[in-house]
Amino acid sequence: MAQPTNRVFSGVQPTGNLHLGNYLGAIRKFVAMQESHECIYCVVDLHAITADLVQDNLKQQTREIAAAFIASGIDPKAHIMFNQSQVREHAELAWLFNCVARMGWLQRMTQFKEKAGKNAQNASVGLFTYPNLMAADILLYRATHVPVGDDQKQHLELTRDIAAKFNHEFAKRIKETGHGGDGYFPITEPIIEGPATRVMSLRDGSKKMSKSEPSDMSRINLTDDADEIAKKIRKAKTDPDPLPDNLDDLKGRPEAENLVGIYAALNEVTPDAVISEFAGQQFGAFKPALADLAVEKLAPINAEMRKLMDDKAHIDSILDDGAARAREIAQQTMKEVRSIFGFLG
Ligand code: AQP
Repeated sequence: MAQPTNRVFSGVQPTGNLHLGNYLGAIRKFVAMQESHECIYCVVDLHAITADLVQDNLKQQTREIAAAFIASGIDPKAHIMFNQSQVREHAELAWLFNCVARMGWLQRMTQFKEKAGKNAQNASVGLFTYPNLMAADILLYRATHVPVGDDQKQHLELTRDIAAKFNHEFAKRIKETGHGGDGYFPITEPIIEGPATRVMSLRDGSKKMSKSEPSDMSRINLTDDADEIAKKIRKAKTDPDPLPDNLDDLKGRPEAENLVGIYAALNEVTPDAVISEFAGQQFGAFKPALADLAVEKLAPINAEMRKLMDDKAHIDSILDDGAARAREIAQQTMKEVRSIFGFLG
């Protein structure tokens, strides 16, 4: 199969509490890339069991991400949208990549260190090899571009290392089997840009906004209603100073910088423009403006998600249809990968 030149793959874990960071850092970019690329978007449910093995409501959480994708503007007919566990080839390629990736590469992954914390000996092997499964997700479709938040940068580098090592180790076989000239897997480009590549917690400007943070006040969930959004922004941690008249003076004020970044991203303007508009104003004036903007942008998504979530059968049929189309590509890739490895059969 010819190597695609403009194929996008990305995913979101169905671990509950889908938040503004996921939306601005990832989902909104997924929507924009549909114009110019062939896109494959995945609810990565196999990843969801790496940190907490037993998920209370995996089916519902999976539907919630799918609903958020559609409500945000992903077109599941023109592109492919599915949940990972329905396409078994993700797990198969991840195993092969367990044999391609080196221990030292994975031992450097900062996200494992953060998520495993002090008790790394008790973390699942799946949490440790998570980046290999992520590489498999992307390379199964030989995706050329991956829109992600800043926290996934290191995992994307590992994906590139795996592709390069595979291409190098099997260079002769790839040519012999007629599956590529300069390599079989692309060296995928991460798309990490814009003002909201790392949205920070509303309670602590040094921590990223996260699904797994116990305090719900730290994040704006896509399922929050207008009152909840306004309350969380009103109570967001800030400092006592007014907003400065230039971006340099925001340095060292992480909470203020974060709120300005969120405003800029939601309004699709630069942080500079936000500073010009609100220079000299106190948070007492800025926060209500931010709350109004957040409600204006998020309320339609929230309403559409609720409508979609009321019809589970419809969401399930969209995911099944996407999985069938994803499987066709995945099966072809695995046929070629098996022949490159030289497996019998
Ligand atoms: N705070 C964030 N700002 C910008 N982008 C973010 N992403 C996550 N948090 C932020 C991006 O959202 C996409 C999906 O993320 P994920 O489901 O793979 O989860 P994650 O990266 O581990 O982060 P979460 O959602 O906060 O979950 P936990 O609490 O488990 O760490 C990715 O593109 C990610 O970069």
